[in-house]
Amino acid sequence: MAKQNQTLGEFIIEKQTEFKYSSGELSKLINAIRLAAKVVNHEVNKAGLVDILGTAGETNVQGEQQQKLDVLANDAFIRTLTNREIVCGIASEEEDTFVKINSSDRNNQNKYVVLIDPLDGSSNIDVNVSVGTIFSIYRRVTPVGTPVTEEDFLQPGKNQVAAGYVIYGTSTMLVYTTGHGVNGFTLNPAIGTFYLSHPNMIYPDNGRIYSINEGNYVHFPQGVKDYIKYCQTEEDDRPYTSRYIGSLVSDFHRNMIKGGIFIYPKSSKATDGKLRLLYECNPMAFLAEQANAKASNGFERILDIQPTELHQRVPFFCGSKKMVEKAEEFMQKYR
Ligand code: AHM
Ligand code: MG
Repeated sequence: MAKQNQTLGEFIIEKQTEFKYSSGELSKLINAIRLAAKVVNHEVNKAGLVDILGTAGETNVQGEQQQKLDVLANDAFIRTLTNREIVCGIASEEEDTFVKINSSDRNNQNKYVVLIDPLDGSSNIDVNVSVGTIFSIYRRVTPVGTPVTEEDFLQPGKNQVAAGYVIYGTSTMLVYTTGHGVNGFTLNPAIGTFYLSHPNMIYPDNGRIYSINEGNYVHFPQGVKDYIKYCQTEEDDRPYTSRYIGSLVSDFHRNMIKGGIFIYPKSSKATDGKLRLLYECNPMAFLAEQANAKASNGFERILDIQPTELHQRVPFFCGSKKMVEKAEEFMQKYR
């Protein structure tokens, strides 16, 4: 039973011992993410009010360098995590390669690497639609005290120790898991505190919402086309409702609460789909499984995929168990 008015800070301390490597390092790391999320939230809320929507590299009237919000969010997360010296490396969707964090005591003793998509769905900013930050945390596989290598980041999603997202929506929420269920916290902007508002989030087993960019229909594999037709057929509890924001975090969040499936398939134009395995699909898949849902590439579990490159893309089917299983059935027919 959730405690009344429990803050995220209190929750992190309470749960610290639940975690199998409870040195406190992971808690500090999630605290740093909480802080960076508040910084980004502040900036996102100013979008449209101040001269912040310009292209990165431009100079504003004050002669200051303008930054796009996704660049700003990237800097906020990297800076916060770097300054606090709590990770040994960061990989970001916004960076070509991973960042090694040097520690002031020369040998970085930190065990964790973080992968982030600092502002996912950022094309939605200009039209005042919700965007999000996605994060994923692993223990490094190379020895502590040595510089991180790509190997530390190219781990299958099942190795994640924590993952989550921040949704900058009608209210700002931080939703995360450390492998013991999924909990959601809503920001009270007046005092800058996240409160536990959605304890133990669970995807409904089945749902009536399908989320896919149907504009690409002609380019989809036949299995996906057939599944879309299934969703639209009048039978039993169908036709389903179509909802697609084009902002993964928002589409996922809605589907987790209401029940639904999100699909970003491969297409004849994008042979591996669009979404990134490490920054988008793995963290969402970990959250989905922790919330009793399912995530696959149409055939195999997302969390089992061995990544081969940092910016690897993968088809993504994620949501209510029964819906994902039904979509997979259609995919199997054309395997
Ligand atoms: P981004 O990382 O460049 O923001 O792209 C990811 C976003 C997801 O949030 C969303 O699900 C998808 O792109 C939408 O793509 P499309 O416009 O092709 O439907
Ligand atoms: Mg993204």
